[in-house]
Amino acid sequence: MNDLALERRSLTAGYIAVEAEYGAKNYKPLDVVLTRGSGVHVWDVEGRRYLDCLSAYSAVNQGHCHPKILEAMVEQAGRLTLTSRAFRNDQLAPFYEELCALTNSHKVLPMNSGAEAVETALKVARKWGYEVKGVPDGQAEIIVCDGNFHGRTVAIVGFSTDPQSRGGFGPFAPGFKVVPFGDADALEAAIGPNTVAFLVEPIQGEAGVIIPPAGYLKRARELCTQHGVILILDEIQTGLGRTGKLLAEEHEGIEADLTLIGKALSGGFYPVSAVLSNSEVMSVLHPGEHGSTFGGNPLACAVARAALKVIVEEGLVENAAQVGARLKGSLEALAAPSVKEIRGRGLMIAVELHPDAGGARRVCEALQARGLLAKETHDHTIRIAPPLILTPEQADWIAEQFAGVL
Ligand code: IF1
Repeated sequence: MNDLALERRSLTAGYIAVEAEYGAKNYKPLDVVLTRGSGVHVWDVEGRRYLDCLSAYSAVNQGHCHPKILEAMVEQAGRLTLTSRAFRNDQLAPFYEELCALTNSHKVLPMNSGAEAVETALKVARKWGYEVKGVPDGQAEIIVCDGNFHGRTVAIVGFSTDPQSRGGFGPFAPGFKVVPFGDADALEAAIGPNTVAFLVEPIQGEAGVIIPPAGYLKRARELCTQHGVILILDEIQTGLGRTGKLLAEEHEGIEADLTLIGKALSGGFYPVSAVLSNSEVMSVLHPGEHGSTFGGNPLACAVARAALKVIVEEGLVENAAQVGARLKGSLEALAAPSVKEIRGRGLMIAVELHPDAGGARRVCEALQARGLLAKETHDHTIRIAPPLILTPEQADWIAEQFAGVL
């Protein structure tokens, strides 16, 4: 190693040491310190380039530092950033209009993080249950799925089934019932007179890209309609092109009552989330009953408008479908003996290793050495979720790196 390489290596170690000294230890990241990003690539402080196969958990679907989103952000930041909702701003109306037109929705409620969008939907569903469905006060029940991931607030982790997410954080909010994911009969059996909503991810991300059986969401939609239950689809990760459709619900030709989006709604520039409604459910909220200082702020709206425009203008949904299918095909063709299963839709792909294959973390570290950043989920699964601007050549390159490592 020459002097320059040594100096850079100690730079990385320095950042890691300072983080360890001052930071809460709620993460265990790969030992790579990133300083720049452009398109599908990121660069570390030592000058090495990587192809990003995580996309900040699907927040940078449009690619890193997309120039059009950057331009909108800088322009808006120099004009007006925050008014609060006590006053109106001239970015909110066009944001609503464009988002509703694109997603075929009637109403929008803008928030910031994904977890806030989930919390908002839970509040709306409960209020709808009391005011419209006639559920006795305090009795509203919401059904969720085993293996769910919807965020980190106390209410949300309270109905998580992952001991790591939930353990030690109680007492929790009551009123949630857990059913197995992908089992429509179990859902039907769980629905009672006080059930107000069914909250579900179209594809479970954190659980390891778990795709439910064909027809599951369609059947869930029918059951919800039949029993007067609000279907809430958490598309925070699956939405905005990731699975090869704008919203994953389109794979089964259904429409949720409440759809949650976040992450890529801003292309990774800024936390922006939203609850979309295609029914009158949202009308149960009145002034003063819900809100957020930053929700719907002009900077967020301007960034989100540009981020949505990029998805449409650059054909990212179609690209995710095509390049995703190619990548999944190449990974399957490897027929690596250490691989138990390859799952995925669009550019949301998971490679699950056999339990005796040495672990996903080790594979991620080997991929890192080859210039590919990916993240393990649980012990044996590697998720591949690059920006949706990925080219076929880059997809082939990813498959080659997996071939080399597996
Ligand atoms: C972390 C996973 C991804 C989500 C769905 C709501 C939220 C998320 C379907 C909350 C967030 C994140 C958060 C991130 C890890 C991550 C994740 F590994 F946990 F599953 F993306 F794959 N609904 N997902 O996936 O959104 O409040 O974070 O904006 O470190 O917790 P948020």
